[in-house]
Amino acid sequence: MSRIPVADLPLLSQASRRIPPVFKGFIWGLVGFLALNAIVADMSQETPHQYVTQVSVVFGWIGAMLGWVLGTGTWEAFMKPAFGRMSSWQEPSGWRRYFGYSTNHKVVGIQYMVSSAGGFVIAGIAAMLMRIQLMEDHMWLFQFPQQYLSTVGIHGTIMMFSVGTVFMVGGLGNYLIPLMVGSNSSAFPRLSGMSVWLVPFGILTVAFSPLLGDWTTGWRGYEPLAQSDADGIIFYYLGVFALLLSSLIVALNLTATIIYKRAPGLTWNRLPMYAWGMLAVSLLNIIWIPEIMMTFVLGLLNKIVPLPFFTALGSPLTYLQLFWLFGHPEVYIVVVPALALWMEIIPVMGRKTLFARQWGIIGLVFVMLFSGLVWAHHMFPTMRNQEILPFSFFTEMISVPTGFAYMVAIGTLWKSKLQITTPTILVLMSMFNFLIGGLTGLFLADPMVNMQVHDTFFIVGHFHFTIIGGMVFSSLAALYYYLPKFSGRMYNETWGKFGAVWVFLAFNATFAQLFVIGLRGMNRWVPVYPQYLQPMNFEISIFAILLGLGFLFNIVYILRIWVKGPVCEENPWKSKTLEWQTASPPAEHSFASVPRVVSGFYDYSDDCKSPSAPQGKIGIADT
Ligand code: HEM
Ligand SMILES: [Cu+2]
Repeated sequence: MSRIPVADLPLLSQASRRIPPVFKGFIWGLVGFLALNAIVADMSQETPHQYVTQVSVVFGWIGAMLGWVLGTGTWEAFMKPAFGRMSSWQEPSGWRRYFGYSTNHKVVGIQYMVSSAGGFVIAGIAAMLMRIQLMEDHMWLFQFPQQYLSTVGIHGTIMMFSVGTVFMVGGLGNYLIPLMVGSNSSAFPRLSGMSVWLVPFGILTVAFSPLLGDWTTGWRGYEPLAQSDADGIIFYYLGVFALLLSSLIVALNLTATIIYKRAPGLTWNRLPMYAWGMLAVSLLNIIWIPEIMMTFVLGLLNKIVPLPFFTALGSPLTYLQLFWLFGHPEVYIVVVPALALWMEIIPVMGRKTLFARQWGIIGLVFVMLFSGLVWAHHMFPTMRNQEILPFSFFTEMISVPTGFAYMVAIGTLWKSKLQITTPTILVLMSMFNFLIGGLTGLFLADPMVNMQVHDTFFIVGHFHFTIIGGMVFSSLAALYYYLPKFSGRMYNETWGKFGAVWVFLAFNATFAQLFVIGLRGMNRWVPVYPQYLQPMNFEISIFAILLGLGFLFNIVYILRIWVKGPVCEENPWKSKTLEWQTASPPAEHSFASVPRVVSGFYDYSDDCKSPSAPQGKIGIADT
């Protein structure tokens, strides 16, 4: 028998440390699931004995979540020291640090962005499957209608809760906000090091939900309908719960960071627009996420106990009210970051002072305040006439503060020296698409029109214009704009514009037609439809596939530049905001000394003046 020479031991432990912590998380998660599921299944009285019951799978899932989150590094780096024990934790270096727990807000931001992009790809594949099914008027790709409906649900759920809610807030927010406020870390770095791992976990839970059976309620999990679904709905509730928990932690972290971690001189008056946007969104999240999480817990208990909250104890409308009470603000959770980003990019690209900045902030804040007042416009068909009126009114009113943000963008563009770069055209495209989404939304606020087009593809057209048109196009703009910051490398304008124009044309060709086909009578949530709609559906699907390929092109191109694009200068856009006053990519501690802010960031009338003076030593930069 050979023994390991003592001298080699440190190397051995180094080698084991080199295994990315995600593998450990995966094993611990698997063990967690098997252990808790087995214990609970064993306690059940059912004969014949079942290895997976509704209750056991819920506990198994909780075990899996704990195992995964602890295994990815939370145990070593966070829990052990919290229990007063020695931690052997060392953050891995190089690419490995992205595959485990990290307290660095830039690593966490990138982890959020990559997880979210993974969700985008998975949910995008689901979209392609739906569009392929809809190329024909009869069942041909899917065997049963429930499979189509599960796909709709998986697509919508992952898109809303892991892309719409996460990319620009958890991803860009975590990366940018500490930099924007001149701090070297976020307020709760250890918490966000953990919360990011809930995202891939939640996405996979939803994506694998059909393992427990198809569910048919879409991204909204409607009760009491969900009770007649197969058990897949359990994974819907659980997966969304994990995703929402992650977003809630992000919201707490960003709010605290913006309030408490601002550099000296960074008054509310000088706070960058994206930070204002993140503050508004985080407050929305803090108000509404707990509400919807509890609603999902009620739905879950209804399924596994059962506790009939939405039938015997309440009315079937109870769930609708509770869901849309969150569901409408969710739309603004998705859109407010996009509005804020326009106001961030346009002054830089136009070399012009932000127009009517205070009105932009008022717009963001009032959109936030109004968004909780309009939920019932999603359920007009369930209401009496006199109940409808106030909701119709408030829905139309919300376009006023949204309009403020819009006017700030337009006013800044007006007579500016606009540089036509890829981020610029993506922002302009986002503004154009969002305008169409907004205008069709005004139609829907009108009860008469609403009754006509309710649950048709008109609605599908409207919300995709708002969400893809507004939020996804802005996210792409942000990716191109901040690519030099993230990677120190610059994309090629020709290829960037090619990617932007590709998705813009394919997007409009696909989704503008949905308004028409909706008016002609194409219902949503149906894999089978009248024959006269088939040619148009076929054509829409072709454009949808082109759009999917366009997104793929942009993702692959951005990744390629990130890894091996040409190195560029540190502040290629000559922006004045603080995140650009650091190295690109920023060093481990972004600011060597705390910056002192001496003026606002958006005055480009004099191109040379810098708003921040690196202050000698007014204290060691906090970590
Ligand atoms: C290539 C891009 C996309 C295509 C082709 C696409 C296509 C579709 C289709 C065919 C439906 C089902 C309509 C029905 O039968 O009711 C749908 C629903 C939906 N989509 Fe998309 N989609 C895309 C991107 C997105 C994105 C980026 C988001 C959000 C971030 C999104 C959010 C939703 C939501 C929330 C639903 C509703 C699901 C439900 O009713 O439960 N989609 N989409
Ligand atoms: Cu709404």
